[in-house]
Amino acid sequence: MSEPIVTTLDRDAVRILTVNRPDKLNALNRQTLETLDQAFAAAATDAAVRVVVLTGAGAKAFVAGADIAEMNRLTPPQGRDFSLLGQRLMQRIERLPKPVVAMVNGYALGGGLELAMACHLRVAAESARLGQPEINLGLIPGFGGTQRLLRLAGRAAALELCLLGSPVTAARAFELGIVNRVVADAELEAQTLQIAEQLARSAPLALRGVLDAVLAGGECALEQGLEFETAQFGLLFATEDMREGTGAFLERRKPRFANR
Ligand code: DAK
Repeated sequence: MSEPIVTTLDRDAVRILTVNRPDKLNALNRQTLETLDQAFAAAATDAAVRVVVLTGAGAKAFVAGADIAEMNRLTPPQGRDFSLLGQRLMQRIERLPKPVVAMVNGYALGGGLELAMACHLRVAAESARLGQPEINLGLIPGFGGTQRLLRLAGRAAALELCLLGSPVTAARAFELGIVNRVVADAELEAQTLQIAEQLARSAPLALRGVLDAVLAGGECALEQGLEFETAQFGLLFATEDMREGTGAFLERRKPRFANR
């Protein structure tokens, strides 16, 4: 039997999804996009999964972009479908009701960086290289790169990466605000899992509230964003987890959140 194109590994409440085309530097062809979309849909509805970690197989790449060989052969209707599929996947990840952490273990280029930027947090290995090289192919980013990079790191970073097309080091990506942490290559998995496990111990409904409020806030005026925050805040008073979190503080013990 052939290897799955996306592998799934559960470590307690942390689900690790790995794009598994290392011989093609985990480039995103249609099958990979579809399989990832299904994997994220499944993670969204599986109550046992509290956090998702996304990474690429092998030592070299997170994801080196959309599959150029496949793209080269697409007809316009197929190109449109490819685009829709990619956009749908990125939105599904961004709107997942639980945190998604990208573990960037090597090249994150083009669609690969766009995929990492759709995740909620990014931890990069020191040796990782990140970029939007589409300009070198006579293209522009097509899975939301211009828009997410702009929102994540501002206009200077978006223009630097998209206009020049040259990959940047993980350290530079950190300086630009594109990645949250840069860690030694040998530490990448342990440090990423440590963050994921911390998230897995947190109150899921409150995590979801943060994701919803921050994402919605990026798209609206401050006043509306504050209204949204207030509504989310109020809703959490209906949860057992809020009673548990505040109760545990008062009783000087660690909380145990039940996702209720
Ligand atoms: N696609 C397909 N195959 C790729 C690939 C890619 N993006 N990147 C690497 N590979 C394949 C190589 O062809 C090679 O395959 P074989 O020849 O062994 O069969 C294998 O992976 C190993 O790669 P290299 O031999 O090139 O490895 P090196 O260490 O020499 O170089 C590299 C590593 C990452 C510098 C180099 O592979 C590279 O420059 N790769 C391309 C990076 C790139 O340009 N990425 C951006 C792709 S464009 C759209 C929406 C979004 C997009 C497109 C359309 N729509 C709205 C329709 C997104 C576009 C992109 O992501």
